Amino acid sequence: MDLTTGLESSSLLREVEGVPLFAATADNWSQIQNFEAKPDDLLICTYPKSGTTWIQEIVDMIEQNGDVNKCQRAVIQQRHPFIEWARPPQPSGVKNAEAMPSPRILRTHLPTQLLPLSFWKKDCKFLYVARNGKDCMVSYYYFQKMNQMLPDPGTWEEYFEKFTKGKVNWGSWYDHVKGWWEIKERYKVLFIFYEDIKKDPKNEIRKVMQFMGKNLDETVLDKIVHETSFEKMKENPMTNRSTVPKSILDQSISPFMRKGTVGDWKNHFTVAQNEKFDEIYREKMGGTSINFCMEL
Ligand code: PPS
Repeated sequence: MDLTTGLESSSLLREVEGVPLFAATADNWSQIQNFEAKPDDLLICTYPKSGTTWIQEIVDMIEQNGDVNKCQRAVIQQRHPFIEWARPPQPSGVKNAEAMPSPRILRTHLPTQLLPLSFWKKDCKFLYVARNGKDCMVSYYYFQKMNQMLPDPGTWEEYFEKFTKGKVNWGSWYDHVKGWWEIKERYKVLFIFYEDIKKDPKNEIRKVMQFMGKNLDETVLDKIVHETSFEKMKENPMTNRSTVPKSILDQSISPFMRKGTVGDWKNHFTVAQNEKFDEIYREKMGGTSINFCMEL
């Protein structure tokens, strides 16, 4: 453990303004900060494990007017450039975005304070998906176990400490959701919740469609609901990460499409951890009107 940052003594992550990021992203920071957004960009924004892949598939299905074959053109990770992605010699997320014709749909896990300034200046559209922090933590724990590019999460008890202190890739969940929640009235932000998509997918998909300026028939919306269900996406090689080598994502440890439920935290949190999480939540999120659904 590095005593100055509290991060694992590994070269995988490095802090940028106090937020742990992949070291290669930190190395590429000036290119990322100078990214040139365009006024018609739509940026999908999430804290990790909050339903990024799910909303990407929903957005792409809307963009392709419900044409499943068009959504099979590439794996989901490649359809929407990930702006802070850097893993040389692969082209960076910035380069991939620059190569994409407009109107572009891009994605990020960055908190508001680290977002390239041109996104604000160009008044782009932001689609933010938030997931309750307890389920997010459980999902991230299993992801760090199976993702060989991330530090080992340690025991569940150790991971609880790291997550609540924000010592995980992309930093504090609390700061992330709070930051995006607080700017939502000043910019073009559609802020939606993982739990609401789970509860009433058609309603949330319709909101996303309207935000994207599209108008699709009810039958197309029904098709999108069906195609983006957990069961369908778990079987779909273009969304389930089965094409990623085992040396990077070892799905024998935990599948990428793991459970896809609301409330799995109850199978992991002790009573004491639940109380501690709620106490930290009150401290960090006090004064915020945001309201999370913890079970369905
Ligand atoms: S990542 O690595 O940050 O891009 O991960 P992300 O895609 O944000 O989150 C992965 C979790 O989302 C669940 N997921 C879904 N849930 C419900 N329905 C659908 N269609 C769906 N697709 C992905 C996925 O299973 C991960 O959650 P957990 O709780 O681990 O199952």
